[in-house]
Amino acid sequence: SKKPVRVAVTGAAGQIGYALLFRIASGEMLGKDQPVILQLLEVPVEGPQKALKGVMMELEDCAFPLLVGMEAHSDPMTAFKDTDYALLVGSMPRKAGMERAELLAINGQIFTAQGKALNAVASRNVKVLVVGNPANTNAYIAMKSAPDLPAKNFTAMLRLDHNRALSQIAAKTGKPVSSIEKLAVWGNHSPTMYADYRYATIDGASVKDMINDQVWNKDVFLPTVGKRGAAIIEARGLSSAASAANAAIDHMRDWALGTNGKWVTMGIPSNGEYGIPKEVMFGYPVTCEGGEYKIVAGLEIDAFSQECINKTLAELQGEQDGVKHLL
Ligand code: NAX
Repeated sequence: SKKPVRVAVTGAAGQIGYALLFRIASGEMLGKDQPVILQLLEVPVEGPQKALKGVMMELEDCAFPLLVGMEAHSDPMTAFKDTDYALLVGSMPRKAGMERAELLAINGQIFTAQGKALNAVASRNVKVLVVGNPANTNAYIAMKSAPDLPAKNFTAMLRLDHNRALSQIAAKTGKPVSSIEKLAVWGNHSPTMYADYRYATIDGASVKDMINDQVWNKDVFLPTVGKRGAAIIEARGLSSAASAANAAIDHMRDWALGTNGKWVTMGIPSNGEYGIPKEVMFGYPVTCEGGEYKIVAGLEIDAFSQECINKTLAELQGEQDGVKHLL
């Protein structure tokens, strides 16, 4: 049987953590033959630490055959020791009335500390996924704080946007989600993301031709996907959790086990592809194989797409400029 791998999860007592940990432990992320050790991090505060113990009791009570170890931590330097996978879920999302500088300063602190800890103690091949918002910028901070690890090992979650776009296209075309191929989402995990179905196909036929409605694309589809998070909060009174956890599972599974040529979206540090400046943590269409992602190359960017990409890039560069002084 396989050697166990270490999976660190931060914000482990939160909503997303509760929807995520049981699926990792059951083998949905890394395969039904891959034993895992969970290294769970929460803030060093009594309430969350106590809640984390409760979640761990429930994990024990599932008697998952693949869960061969479990630890609770309050310090990233111990939580990330030798970790092969790190899902950084805990963060400080923007609250009503919070100044932008305040938000960036708090997350700057969290993600510089976590990046440094990964740099110091994680496996040299650690695969890092940042879920906590602002996800792209937090991933950028962590990457910049971990100079001894390959930059390509730091990623941000755009997969929820990708999955939301898939389901909107399925509803519009009346075709099953599973039949849609070659969707791309570009940019920041924010309402400015650009979900791009120009290359998408269903059973080989062009989705763009099937829909054939640029007004729907611009005025319905993009705003619906972009504002979906807000719509969930409005309906549920809480932010997306199970769907976010599901997207995190999809992202890590595909990165680790491959996509068989299928396109998926990951936020990854640019190497200049598609004119995005180097190191910007940008959503790109990728395929994965052998534990590595590769950007889908050679896509033509038309005027409307370029305008959308410029907008989401400008937002991201604004965020990243706002944290430069911390790095
Ligand atoms: P919760 O508030 O339920 O849980 C967050 C947990 O993180 C809390 O238990 C808190 O104690 C812990 N935490 C905070 N700072 C920490 C630190 N420095 N180290 C370890 N733990 C820490 O939030 P939840 O609903 O689980 O959402 C978590 C994050 O995901 C938020 O930032 C949220 O904005 C973000 N999201 C990102 C999405 C994406 O697509 N990238 C979508 C869903 C979600 O909104």
